[in-house]
Amino acid sequence: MFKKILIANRGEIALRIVRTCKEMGIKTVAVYSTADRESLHVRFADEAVCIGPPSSAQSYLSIPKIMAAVEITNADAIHPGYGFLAENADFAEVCTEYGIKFIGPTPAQIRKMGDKITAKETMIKAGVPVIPGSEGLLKDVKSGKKIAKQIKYPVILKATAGGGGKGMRIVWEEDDFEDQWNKARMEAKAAFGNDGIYVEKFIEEPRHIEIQIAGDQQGNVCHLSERDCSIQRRHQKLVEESPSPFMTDELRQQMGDAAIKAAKAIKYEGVGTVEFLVDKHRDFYFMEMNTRIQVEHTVTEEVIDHDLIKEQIKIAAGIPITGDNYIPTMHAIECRINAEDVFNDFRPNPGKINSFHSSKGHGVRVDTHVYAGYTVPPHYDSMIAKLICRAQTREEAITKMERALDEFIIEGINTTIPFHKKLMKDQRFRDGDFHTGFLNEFDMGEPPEKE
Ligand code: MV4
Repeated sequence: MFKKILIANRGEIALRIVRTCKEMGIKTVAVYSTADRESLHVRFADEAVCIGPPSSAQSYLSIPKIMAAVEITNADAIHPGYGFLAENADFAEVCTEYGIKFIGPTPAQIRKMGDKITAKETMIKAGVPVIPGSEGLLKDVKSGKKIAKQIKYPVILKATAGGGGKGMRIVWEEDDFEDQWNKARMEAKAAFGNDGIYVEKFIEEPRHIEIQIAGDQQGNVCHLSERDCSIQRRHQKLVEESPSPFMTDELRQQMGDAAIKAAKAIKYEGVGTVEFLVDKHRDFYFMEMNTRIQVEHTVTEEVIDHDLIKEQIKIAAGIPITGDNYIPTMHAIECRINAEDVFNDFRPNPGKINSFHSSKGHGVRVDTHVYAGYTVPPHYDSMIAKLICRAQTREEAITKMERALDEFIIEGINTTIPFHKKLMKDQRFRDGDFHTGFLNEFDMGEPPEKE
């Protein structure tokens, strides 16, 4: 087992990793930018190294700074968390060259899923259902239009280097194809330095349901059930839950099998997530694979009662997984608490937290690196806490969440708490009747009167 793990991340996930390491008897090294000196991940790690100024490029994204911190602290493994360098194959490769274990998949596995066309071709070969569309890159407008006509409008243009919704364009009719094609190429070139585009049938009003999987170095793969992540706004997830209210035992069996096939096709090692779009007929299609731990892993931890960070570390150390699939026995919902003004287009709202009282009680979990007196820096993601409620049924989990949201007090900055309170009361949400477009029609209304 590893003796000392350097955590190449910040915030709640860095603290989350520190906690599991402590429980496993592994020493921890935190790295931090000058904007994060007062964060709890720095306080609770055994050692902490300042790696630069606030800008991510000069701190959490700087491979030389992180490797220097590894060198001076003698860590033998790196946990990348999510975001930053978590899906950077070059970083994973540098770790290997230094003789440091990267806690995650191999550089080759990361690359296979990072390029979306390569990922899709790999899935087709593995027999995993994919969205009908072009086989590989589009050569020109003419061949693109030909395929669009075959699969019928509406279609969607996607960048092979994209993911997470960046560089996508919907085309409703042939007359718009050329215009959208030009825009998609220009956007992709600017955003990723790669203007490779492919086309797919546009699935209307889909649900986003993802399957958590774990694979070990011995070639075993199991699935850990699903999460429904359809409640998102501009590709930012706000609420996740497990099980999905749309799931059936049969569908879970099929999607679980498909996710395992996907992971086995690339001999995946580590925990990962296979994302699917699910249409109203419960037909499902592979969308992307995330080769990292995700923000919402906590939802799965609650319903299957397992520590996924511990699983990651054990897999990286060469310990085999049990190989059993897990199905939820409880229901869990997660609300992301972001420092944002929900009455002002969810604008980021960093600043000083004057008072902070976390929800508590049976079935309530809060993962956060913040506290009263802490200042949320403006340089990073606005998520400051995750509130997870677990109960026997979905109805009870929602009721518990309403109670927990009422107890959560954060003063000094605006947060997404008012949004979540409103969502929990929404009849369509309560009925489980939603898809990825749900929040486009959701009206926050006016802010409550200040007393
Ligand atoms: C789609 C789609 C409909 N049809 N592909 C968005 C993120 C990226 N991973 C792919 N995405 C989508 N791809 C086809 N062929 C709709 C989306 C999509 C979406 C997917 C998941 C969660 C939220 C979404 C919001 C808008 C669009």
